[in-house]
Amino acid sequence: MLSELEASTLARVEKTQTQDELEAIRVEVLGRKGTLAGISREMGKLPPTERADLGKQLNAAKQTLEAALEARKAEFESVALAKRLDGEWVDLTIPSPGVRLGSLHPITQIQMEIEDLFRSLGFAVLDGPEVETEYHNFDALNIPADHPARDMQDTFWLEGGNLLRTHTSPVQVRGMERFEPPLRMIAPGRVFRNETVDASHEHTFYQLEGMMIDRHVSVGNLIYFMKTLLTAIFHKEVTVRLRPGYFPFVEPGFELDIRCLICGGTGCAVCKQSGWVELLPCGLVNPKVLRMSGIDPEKWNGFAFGLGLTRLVMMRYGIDDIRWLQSGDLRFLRQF
Ligand code: FA5
Repeated sequence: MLSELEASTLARVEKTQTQDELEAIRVEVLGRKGTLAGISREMGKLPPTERADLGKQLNAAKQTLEAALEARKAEFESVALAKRLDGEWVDLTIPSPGVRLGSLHPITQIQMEIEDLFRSLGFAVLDGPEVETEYHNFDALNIPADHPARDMQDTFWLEGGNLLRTHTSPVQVRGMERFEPPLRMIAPGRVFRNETVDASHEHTFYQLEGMMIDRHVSVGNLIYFMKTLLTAIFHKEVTVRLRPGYFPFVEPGFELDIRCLICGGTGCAVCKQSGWVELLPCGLVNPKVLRMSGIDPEKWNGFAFGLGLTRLVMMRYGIDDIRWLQSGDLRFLRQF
């Protein structure tokens, strides 16, 4: 009778489809109130010799059935695991969507182009501090404390008499102090003015200073370099005008304006309806400035210019408001 129970239970185990069915069989046959437990209870009524015999058979049957249930359970678990892993499968061979690369800011791009151009013309690229001394920003450029030209550049003063440089011209002075003539240098960098911000004025903007000191430098040399610069940047003829300009550190001094490329010269917010954009003040270096920096003006002379780099970038790309450039707006920056 026990062997029949064992055989039929094994057959039922074999046929189970779910873990629940399996569990039901376990409870029915092997549970505390199950069939085997019932037989075990009945055993007490048997004579001792038969009891021992049946006891052994009972244990053997119990072990066989437990092993069969365990094996079937393991089968169910491995099927369930395979199913779960199938659902969680990740295709590692799908190409990634790619890393979104940044790009250089348009001001940096044009700055680098101009640096390459001037390096090819024998100019060194110098750097200077953004926090300047009053002497380098003004006095050494022939703008003493009581000079009205100081009013042209409203300044952020710092403690201790230093200031945020209002232009890149102090790097001219630092270049002359450091190097012997003949010298050719440019100095790109960030400058600061206490300005009311509008479509063409920022309080923080970029300039690119240039200076050449040699023997017999003329206005003709100056104009040649300015034209070379503009042709290289715009890759086309641009209309310029040269008019007298006053800067205490050059004599004669000029303003080189460019026909506004935003409106084509008809007038807009960038050119303040004038059709022209101030871009490139320049001139021959004032002998007083040379002397203050230890260069003998009887032997040497030169030209200097102070390109409005931020405005140049606006003209090159047709940017109609200077505030875009420092907005940090990625929709704007991704175009470059
Ligand atoms: C100067 O800063 C002189 N240091 C330039 C110079 C150098 C003259 C060497 C002679 C010899 P200015 O203040 O005009 O000059 O500024 C130069 C250029 O910077 C301007 O033509 C303009 O293009 C740009 N600029 C001036 N102010 C601003 C501003 N607030 N925002 C953006 N660009 C400006």
